[in-house]
Amino acid sequence: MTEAVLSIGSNLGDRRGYLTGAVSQLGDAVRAVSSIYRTPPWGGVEQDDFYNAVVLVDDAGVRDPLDWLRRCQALEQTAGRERTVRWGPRTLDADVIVVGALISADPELTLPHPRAHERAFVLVPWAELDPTAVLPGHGPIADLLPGLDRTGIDRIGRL
Ligand code: A4P
Ligand code: MG
Repeated sequence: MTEAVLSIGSNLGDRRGYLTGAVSQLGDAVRAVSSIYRTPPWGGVEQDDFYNAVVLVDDAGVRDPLDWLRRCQALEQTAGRERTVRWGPRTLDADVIVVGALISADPELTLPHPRAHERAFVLVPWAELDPTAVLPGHGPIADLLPGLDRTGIDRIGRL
């Protein structure tokens, strides 16, 4: 429960700056950060490309998986995110992809993230950090990736 995988994405304003800010706000919990990838918007809303990255975190102070959701929400608040269009443009989207091997259908914190298995913008950076990772309930990410559309996903450098 202390270990988690977080996905961060930005497609408004200083995209790289918002990702860097999120990682520094996570502080000592950060174990590894993927490269930044430029990714086409997922979800059918016409908007700019995202910058996406995945962060592996671990914090012995986490007592409840919801703590990771609250931390993600705090990152979004720091970035000044306003909720308008679902799947629309945002300064920062921070999602909890997995917390350990937990599986949960709780709508407040669904684990794994309910759309992670179909999102190359999550699995490509995660595979860079941990090629043997497994998405609970879906299997190894190395087996999921070949079935996903990776068109337009470009590694553009480090944070
Ligand atoms: N929630 C439940 N489970 C989780 C979880 N595992 N992680 C709940 C985070 N939140 C979770 O999220 C809506 C509700 O989901 C929250 O109340 C939370 O308790 P939100 O952040 O308020 O709204 P949202 O982000 O606008 O909607 P949603 O459905 O979470 O969107 P996604 O799935 O986060 O997608 N395209 C590219 N290329 N890159 C991106 O990063 N991101 C999105 C956002 C769309 N398209 C993208 C990208
Ligand atoms: Mg979200």
